[in-house]
Amino acid sequence: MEVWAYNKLKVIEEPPKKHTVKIFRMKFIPDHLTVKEGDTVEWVNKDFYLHDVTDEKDQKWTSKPFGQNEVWSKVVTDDEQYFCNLHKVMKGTITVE
Ligand SMILES: [Cu+2]
Repeated sequence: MEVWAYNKLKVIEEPPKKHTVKIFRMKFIPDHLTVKEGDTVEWVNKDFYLHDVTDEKDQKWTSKPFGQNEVWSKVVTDDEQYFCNLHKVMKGTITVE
């Protein structure tokens, strides 16, 4: 009986996943992600220089600049378009399915 209840819970409540975006050679890799609501996205800076991750529309959130091998993460609940405020050609998007 307990085993059945456990299995049922497991099916219904899929745990949030973590997705990784690498920042390398002035690009977000991958530059598009599809996630489920509540998943975490982490950005890892593999460049020598500072980058940030900032909401592109009205800059309502930002990582602030972070350096080589540093990581910044965010729980995603909505579609997002983001860019690097230090290098505005660097762009990425996240779709919540
Ligand atoms: Cu940058």
